[in-house]
Amino acid sequence: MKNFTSVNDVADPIGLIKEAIELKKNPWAHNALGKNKTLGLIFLNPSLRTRLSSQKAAQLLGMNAIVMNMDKEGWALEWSDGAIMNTNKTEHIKDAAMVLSTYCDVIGMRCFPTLTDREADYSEHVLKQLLKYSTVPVISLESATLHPLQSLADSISIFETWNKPVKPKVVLSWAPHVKALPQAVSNSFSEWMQKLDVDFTITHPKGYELAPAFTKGVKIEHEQEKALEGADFVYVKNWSPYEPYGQIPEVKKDWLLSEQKMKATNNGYIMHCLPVRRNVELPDELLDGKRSLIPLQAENRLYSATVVLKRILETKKELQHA
Ligand code: AN0
Ligand code: CP
Repeated sequence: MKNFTSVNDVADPIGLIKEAIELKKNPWAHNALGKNKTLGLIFLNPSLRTRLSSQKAAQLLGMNAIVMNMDKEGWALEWSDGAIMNTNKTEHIKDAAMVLSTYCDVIGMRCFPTLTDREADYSEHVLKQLLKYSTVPVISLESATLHPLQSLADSISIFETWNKPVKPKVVLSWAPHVKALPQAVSNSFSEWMQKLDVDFTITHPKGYELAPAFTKGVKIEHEQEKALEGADFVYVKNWSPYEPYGQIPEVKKDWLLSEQKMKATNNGYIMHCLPVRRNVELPDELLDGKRSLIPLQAENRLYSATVVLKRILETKKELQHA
């Protein structure tokens, strides 16, 4: 694996999930692989899980990690080629990426969408500029439209939990929120679910459609109660619509999940990527209940980051020896 920016960078998503589950049994097994190697992590937005799980993953592989909150501690970056930099942008990504590639063997970046410029966000302009100017592999720590490390952890969690000989029914259920959130977690989850042997449905209010590119061929059910019928896994997530982009149209119906609503499921598990606004997106009763897979998802962020880094380091090694 050269870079990790979406499921499409993975030749064998199921193989990767299984490898992560193996790794989990003996997390320090590969701690010589990253010897004398440096992982650079740059954040343009906040993070708890992604930041710490990536640092810990580096440790598990014997790698050193350096972290920078680029938005707060770095120079203001210019991302457009040919810009005349006479305003508030101090450093061009071309120069910053050259420096980072000199200091680091792998670079991870978190870059949320603007939620105002759909074209720029969906072209992944920021991530693509880093990919263009970095001379070392790049890992997405959540980009404008995708969060593949999260979806890999979610897939690992489903794989580990499900032990029946039939396909599980997985439902991605829109949740209320007080702000406009990115579509990245949902787009990415949809992409990964389409690679697994699951029966996948998305439920959301009318007007909260995701980008067609990520939901093509996926069942969409606008009645939440109907979608929940017989569900084995209910992934709860808020997102703002693709159209009108980044707005939050009023939703009259009650979309907050409850114990009562969960009765329609097949004793379903509850999933959420965190951070969660308690009693806005999900009630305490479900977050703290027995069917919550949320702690497992957070734990599996460690193995999703480790397995991805491991594959990238192995590919680098193969290329060096070729
Ligand atoms: C972000 C999002 O929804 O993309 C990060 C989730 C991992 N969430 C918030 O901004 C609250
Ligand atoms: N789930 C997730 O990516 O969390 P952070 O934003 O805290 O990294």
